[in-house]
Amino acid sequence: MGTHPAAGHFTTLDSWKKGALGVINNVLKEPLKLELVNVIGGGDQEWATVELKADSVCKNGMPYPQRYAWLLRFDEKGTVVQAKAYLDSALVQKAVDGNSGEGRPDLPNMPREIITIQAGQCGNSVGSQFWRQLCVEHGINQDGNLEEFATEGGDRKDVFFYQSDDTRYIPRAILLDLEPRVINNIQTGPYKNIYNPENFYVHKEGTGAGNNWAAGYDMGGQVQDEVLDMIDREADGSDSLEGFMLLHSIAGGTGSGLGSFLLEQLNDRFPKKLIQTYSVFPDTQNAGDVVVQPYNSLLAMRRLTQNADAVVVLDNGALSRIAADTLHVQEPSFEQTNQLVSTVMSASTATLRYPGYMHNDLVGIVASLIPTPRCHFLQTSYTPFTGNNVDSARTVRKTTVLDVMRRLLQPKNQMVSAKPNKNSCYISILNIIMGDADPTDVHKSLLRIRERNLASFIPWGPASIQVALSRTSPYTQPPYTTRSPPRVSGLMLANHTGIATLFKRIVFQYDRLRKRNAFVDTYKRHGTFRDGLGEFDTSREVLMDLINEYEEAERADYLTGAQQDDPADEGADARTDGVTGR
Ligand SMILES: Nc1nc2c(ncn2[C@@H]2O[C@H](COP(=O)(O)OP(=O)(O)OP(=O)(O)O)[C@@H](O)[C@H]2O)c(=O)[nH]1
Ligand SMILES: [Mg+2]
Repeated sequence: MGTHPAAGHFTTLDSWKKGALGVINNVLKEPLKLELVNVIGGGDQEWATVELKADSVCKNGMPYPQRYAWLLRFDEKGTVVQAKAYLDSALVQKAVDGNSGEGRPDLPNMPREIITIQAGQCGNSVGSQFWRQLCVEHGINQDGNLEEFATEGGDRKDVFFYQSDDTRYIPRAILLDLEPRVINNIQTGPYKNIYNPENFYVHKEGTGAGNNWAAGYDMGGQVQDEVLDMIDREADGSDSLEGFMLLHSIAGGTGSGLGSFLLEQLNDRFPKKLIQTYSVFPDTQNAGDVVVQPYNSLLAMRRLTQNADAVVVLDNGALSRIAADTLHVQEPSFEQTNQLVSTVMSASTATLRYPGYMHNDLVGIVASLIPTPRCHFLQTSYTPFTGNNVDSARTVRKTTVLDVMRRLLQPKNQMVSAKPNKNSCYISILNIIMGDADPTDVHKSLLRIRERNLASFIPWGPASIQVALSRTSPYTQPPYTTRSPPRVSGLMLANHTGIATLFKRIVFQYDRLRKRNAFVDTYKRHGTFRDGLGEFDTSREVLMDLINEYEEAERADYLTGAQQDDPADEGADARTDGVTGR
């Protein structure tokens, strides 16, 4: 009875053994032993109530003191023909969650570790905010020790942290920069002790890449021995590495250029591991802070297209707008926009860190959002942002599942400044809903959204919004904090063809600079451009192909239509063989 993991309606003894008993036995050290406590009724009555108990132990050591009431129905011969079992379902849920993977026969009982690489000013600033957030959510203090109150369990810290010999939790993070300022701030900041000191790399000369992709990319060649050693060491330290997350901006020199270099290297060295990035795009609508940002963005876009499996696109134009709306300030600081980014990162990894029955690994999330390998640029929305996410955000009125799901689809909540046109449509949507949401509300909201046609989908695939209900940290709500989180909150990860309009703007701005060969001399000083500007032209072609691919995806014959690809292009996209089996 009920909705817990071992619940179900079973018509044969065998199916019960598999579907109910099997789920429990999977998470216990020894098979369940039932003891009879009491029988009420029976005899010449058709029904009897039987009280049973079991005192078992889960694989992770958690006690499993289960108590049952079974209603049994007998036929004339005294054989049981029907049974209804009532039990402590919260305990079942906790046992299965806490022994994650083990309740599901198809999941290996292993953490699927993710190594985070943060490069340059933006990458490291966003990253340090992310680690702060994860520490708070998992009850890890500023020294890496578990807080005394952090005993609830059921979370998977080992996806993002490992434990040192003295049991402190250490982020699986590598922090890289070609100038010392931001990393110095991290090394003197409140969370300075959580990182592995061997995982910092700051270039000795410390001058940065001066907003020049070519300088950052070239420097990659010079520092690769040291940096790749760090990456290999981290990879060797994990049992079942799932992949890498690169955090960077694409408008400057280090995150963009060194980041590009690393994407190529990761792709070569770890062909079967997933490569995801959180890429901060510059504000392309107002004057950005870097004149040559179209050059750097275009060159990085080539690698994001060819060497990554999934790119979460965030742009500073949209981030500033949302921060301004949430906080009522004219010019939000990076610290404020980075809190938005870390909220998105935390929510999009929630199902990995608080596993349930679906979307327990990154490969699963990526596969559900990316049906064709090249269209792998994802946009996000999050609602509501409250004081729990961003200091000094205004309070939010009561939220419902429908409010949240509807707001996630509103353009003003999207963290990308794309300008969809009338043909633009969703390729896929995954909503991660957190808080007090039950499946009936979700179902009703989905119907409502469909009735009102709030989201238009590609004509060649399933037109459906996927929803994952995720558990969240107990430590970000009372009694551990004074602030209550909103009743329901949600993150949308979406693959939308409208993102091509952002890429078009990059090409347009690139063309404008390139027409006058503005600033190209600073690029010619570096290896990649010493023999000519061909790298620019190739990158532009790759980006134009990507834009075309998104436009083709809007057509019904996308999968079946005439192949327009030049056969010589085959293999240009190094990720098409696919970690996800694509
Ligand atoms: N959201 C956000 N954007 C940032 C942050 N820091 C820099 N940026 C943006 O990133 C771009 C510049 O890249 P940086 O990350 O500063 O450059 P870098 O990777 O350190 O490279 P160099 O300094 O040129 O060697 C610009 O578009 C900035 O607006 C940050 O903390 N948050
Ligand atoms: Mg920098």
